[in-house]
Amino acid sequence: MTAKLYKLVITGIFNAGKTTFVNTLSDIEVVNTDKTVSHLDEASIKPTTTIALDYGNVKIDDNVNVHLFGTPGQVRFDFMRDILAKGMDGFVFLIDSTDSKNLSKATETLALFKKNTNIPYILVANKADLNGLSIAEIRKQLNLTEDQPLVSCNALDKDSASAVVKQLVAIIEENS
Ligand SMILES: Nc1nc2c(ncn2[C@@H]2O[C@H](COP(=O)(O)OP(=O)(O)OP(=O)(O)O)[C@@H](O)[C@H]2O)c(=O)[nH]1
Ligand SMILES: [Mg+2]
Repeated sequence: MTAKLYKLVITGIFNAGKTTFVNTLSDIEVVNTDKTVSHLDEASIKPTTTIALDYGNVKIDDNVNVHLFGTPGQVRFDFMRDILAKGMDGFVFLIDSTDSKNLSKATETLALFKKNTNIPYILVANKADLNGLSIAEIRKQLNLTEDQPLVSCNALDKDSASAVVKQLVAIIEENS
C-alpha cells in the first residue's frame, strides 16, 4: 500500500515554538531560515526569528508521511503564511502557554488563518513543560467552543510533538 502524504502547516505568533516543533519532529535534516531579530522588543526575547519557512518531513507510521511547513511569526511576514498554506491538508496552531499577555494576539492570528477555510486544525498549548497557563485556562481565555481541539505539548520532546500530528491526521481522516 502506498503511504498517504499530508501537507501540514505549523503556525502561531512570534516565539510560540514553531521552528522547535519542526526541528524536533522531522526525520530529515530541516531547512530553517532564521535570521537575526532587528526589532528591539522582540530581540530582547530571542536572538533569531524565522523569516520564510521551516521545512521538515516525518513518517508517523507505516502508512502516513507528513510534510511539515513552519511559518514565520512576526507580523511583517504574514504574507508567507498564505503562501505556505496553499494546498495544505491541515494546520497546527501553537500557543505559548507561558505568554499570557499575548493570548489576544494569538486569537487574532488564528482568526486570520482560519478565514474563508474549513481546513482541519488543532490548537496546541505549547511549552507545557514550563509553569504556564493550563489547558482549561487557555480554553476559557480564548473562548473556545467544545468542538475546537486543544492539546498540550512540549515541542522539545519528539513523542509529544508526534502525538499532536497524529491527532491532527486523525481529524483530517475523519473529515475526508
Ligand atoms: N521549554 C520549552 N521551550 C520551548 C518549547 N518550544 C519552544 N521553546 C523555546 O522557545 C523559544 C522559541 O522557539 P522557536 O521555535 O524559535 O519559536 P518560533 O515560533 O519558531 O519563533 P518565530 O519563528 O520567531 O516566530 C526557543 O528558545 C525554544 O527553545 C517547549 O515546548 N518547551
Ligand atoms: Mg521560527
